[in-house]
Amino acid sequence: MTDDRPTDPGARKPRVALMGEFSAGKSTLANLLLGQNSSPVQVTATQLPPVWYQLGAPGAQRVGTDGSATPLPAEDWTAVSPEDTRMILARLDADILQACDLIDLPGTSDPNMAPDFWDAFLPKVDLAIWCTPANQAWRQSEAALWEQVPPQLWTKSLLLITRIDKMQGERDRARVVARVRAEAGALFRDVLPISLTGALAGRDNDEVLEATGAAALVRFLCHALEGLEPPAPVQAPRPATPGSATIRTAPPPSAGAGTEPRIVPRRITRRKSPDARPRPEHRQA
Ligand SMILES: Nc1nc2c(ncn2[C@@H]2O[C@H](COP(=O)(O)OP(=O)(O)OP(=O)(O)O)[C@@H](O)[C@H]2O)c(=O)[nH]1
Ligand SMILES: [Mg+2]
Repeated sequence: MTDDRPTDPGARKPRVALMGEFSAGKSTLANLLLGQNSSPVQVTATQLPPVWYQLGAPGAQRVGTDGSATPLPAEDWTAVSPEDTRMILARLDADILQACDLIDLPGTSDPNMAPDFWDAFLPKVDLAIWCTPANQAWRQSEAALWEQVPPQLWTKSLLLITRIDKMQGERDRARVVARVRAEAGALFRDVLPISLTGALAGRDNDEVLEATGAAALVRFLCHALEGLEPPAPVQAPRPATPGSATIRTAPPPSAGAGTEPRIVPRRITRRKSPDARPRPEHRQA
């Protein structure tokens, strides 16, 4: 990926990259944050180029390695060849995209990615959320790659321990979080556990969002995005009250609601825009 998205620097929003090894939960996290099932999720490794999400009328483009852009029908995503595709540029009406762009990346060891991809891409990122699955959290290969990212990312980024629901009991959960904090805590702004599938299943329920770790994730994003200094003015997300997980980037729905953008989560919205693209093939574990 050698170009900047979007091309108009005045419209630039903070860029949040969802990173990690194969099947770590990056696309599940993207769908949770977007409030809609957009990124393909499957048990085995997904053969997809990076998907760059921006706020806009729903639609997608395939951007080739030669820079060409072609419209991409929703059902074609899984057929896109990563070898000659720089990225899928997906525009969606999702609340979080008012505050930042989200980039759902392939696994960090994906052989389809050009050798210089990460060197070219990482300097364009403002904040990363690195997903590491609880049952094999923070492997040497992950540490080796993260140590090579631009150090300014270390103090802004989040290490997210996914699949925490796969740990048997509170003691095992606490143990894995403590170990990862000890090993990697200094290289991240924070380390948080989450059950992504649990949060998706109960995303209309505040207690579930709190129990699964999704509420803590949203609180992290609120504070982290607020602290970023974007290159162009954007409406920074701001918690409604101290400690609240609400991301507020526009007026809340009130009088005349329905036309105003509704702003998210505490509750990570399940709202779909009427013409949002249909779900690509999804297979949940
Ligand atoms: N139980 C459980 N399963 C999860 C969690 N997060 C993701 N999964 C499952 O893990 C599998 C892989 O998830 P994806 O979101 O596709 O992972 P990914 O990192 O995008 O994978 P690639 O794009 O192929 O590198 C899917 O079957 C998800 O349902 C979690 O927190 N708990
Ligand atoms: Mg994925």
